[in-house]
Amino acid sequence: YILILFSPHLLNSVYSAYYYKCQESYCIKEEITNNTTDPLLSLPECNVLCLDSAGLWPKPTGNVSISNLTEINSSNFIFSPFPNSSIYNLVNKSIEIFRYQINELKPCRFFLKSTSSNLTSVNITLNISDVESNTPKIDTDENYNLTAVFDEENNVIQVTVNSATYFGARHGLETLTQLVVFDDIRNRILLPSNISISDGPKFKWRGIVLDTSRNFITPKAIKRTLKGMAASKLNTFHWHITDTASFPYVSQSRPELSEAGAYSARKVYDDQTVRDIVEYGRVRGIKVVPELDAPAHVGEGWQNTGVLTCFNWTPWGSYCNEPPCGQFDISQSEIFNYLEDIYGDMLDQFGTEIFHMGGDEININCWNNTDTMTDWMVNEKGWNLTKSGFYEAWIYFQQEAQARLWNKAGKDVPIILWSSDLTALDNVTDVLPTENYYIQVWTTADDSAIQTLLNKNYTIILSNYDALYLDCGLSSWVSTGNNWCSPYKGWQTVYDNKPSDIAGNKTSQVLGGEVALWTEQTDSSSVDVRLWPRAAALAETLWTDPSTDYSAAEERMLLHRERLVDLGINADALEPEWCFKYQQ
Ligand code: CP6
Repeated sequence: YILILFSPHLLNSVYSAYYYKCQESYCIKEEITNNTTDPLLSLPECNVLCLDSAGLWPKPTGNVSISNLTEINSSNFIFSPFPNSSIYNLVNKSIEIFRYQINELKPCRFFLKSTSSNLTSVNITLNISDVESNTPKIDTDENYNLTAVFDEENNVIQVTVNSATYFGARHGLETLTQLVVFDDIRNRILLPSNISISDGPKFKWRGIVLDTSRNFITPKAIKRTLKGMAASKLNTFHWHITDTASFPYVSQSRPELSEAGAYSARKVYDDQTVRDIVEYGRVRGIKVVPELDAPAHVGEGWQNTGVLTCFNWTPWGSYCNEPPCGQFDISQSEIFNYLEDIYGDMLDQFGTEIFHMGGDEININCWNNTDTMTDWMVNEKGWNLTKSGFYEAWIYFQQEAQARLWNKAGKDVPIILWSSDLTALDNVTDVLPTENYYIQVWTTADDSAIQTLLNKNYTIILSNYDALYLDCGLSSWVSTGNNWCSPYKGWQTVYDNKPSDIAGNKTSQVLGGEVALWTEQTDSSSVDVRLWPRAAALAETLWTDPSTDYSAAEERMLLHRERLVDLGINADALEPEWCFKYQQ
């Protein structure tokens, strides 16, 4: 007997509880009824994993064949020596993480049969063809093959991971970790001695955007987030590091910004912390992409620079989408010197090949009520004070900012922008050339903006808020009476928003997607529960691009949530523990 499951969301309609009855090498799914005997009373022998795709999350895209559970000696995982190269340290770090997960954690518990009586050891060989690729990039080859064969003579399971890059191999080890079975009843560990898995992602950009401005998120909580991402094969941590509410990013060249704008001297990300987080991600196959949002979503930190307008203006609803308001006064050319310095700091620390410039939620009324700005527009630029004049100003800002970024980088670094009125302009491809700009869409899946951008040949990243905004807690009303988030989205909603359904025959222009966690109502103590396990649902829709709906993934999701908890992540509960009691 392996697993008892039921579906909490079905409680309103049809209550169903069932379990897998495993008999030797096959499984029968049976409903629990009055006469179901307690599995604890009679443990049948079993040597297979009953769940779909052996319970792996995300589900592999290639062939999965697994059999012959074998009792292993967990202190006898032997890795073949890895040749010295630019990924030598990364490989050793991954092996260390693998050993930790096997020896210190017990991700799931089953009662299963072993096929051998004397403990089998496990030899693991990593074959990585490109030993130079040591930084996760958009085009990094993440494919891997995982095989295991049983060497009877020496009583060894020989595991081999073949991949082009370290990052593929790392995914292979993650998969291997998920195949290790912990049998707490008989106090033993098993591994299928016959494995053949080929696997690789369908979408390249699989991420989480985390806002660390509305509330400070501790580096420890960020690392927990990265840990959950690695376990779910997500590869992009988009760090919305500043906003109007606070400026926790310590710019090495402009430290006065965080001095004025951080919530406290301790609630900052200094140089060491940023580098530490970037490295923590790199080891786990995650690129850390910084966002410096502008020209809106600026405020705290910029008070004394002379480039800020509308800061704290009231009534806030006239000047921004959420208090405190703040926006750059584009007539102040000093902005661009600040930006160039900060871009330089970030390029150096994050070492990323792509940069997020934000660009969302510009409020034209704010600019229209800023005298220095309107004077400059009319008298220096000859732009009228209509919508189109303000769009000219906005375009001017974007082009100046872009020039400063590229100047600092010494090359045309690709830029990501949130979808906005700017990205909806008729002549948008003249302003934001498709070869340099990626658009992250946050409006709903059925918004025509998506099709328009695709028709204009943009590569897009999907963060449609109707499915992928996870900021909504169960009680979301604040004293102003504003409901900051639309209703709580279950993991099923995330799962059933596949990019291929949204983009149809233009799916190849979807680079991937991100779930978003805006932190107006989240801080370090609740970041886990908001993100997990729902972010893992996106991990599977982007990795696997499944042809089935969430219900086919449900059993594996229930198990994956347990894995996340065992990693120390406070993932939300999906069902009563009763459903797992027969495993304990
Ligand atoms: N902050 C920033 C936000 C949001 C965005 N950008 C946001 C907008 C609408 C909803 C939730 C969040 N809080 N900087 C939009 C990209 Cl419903």
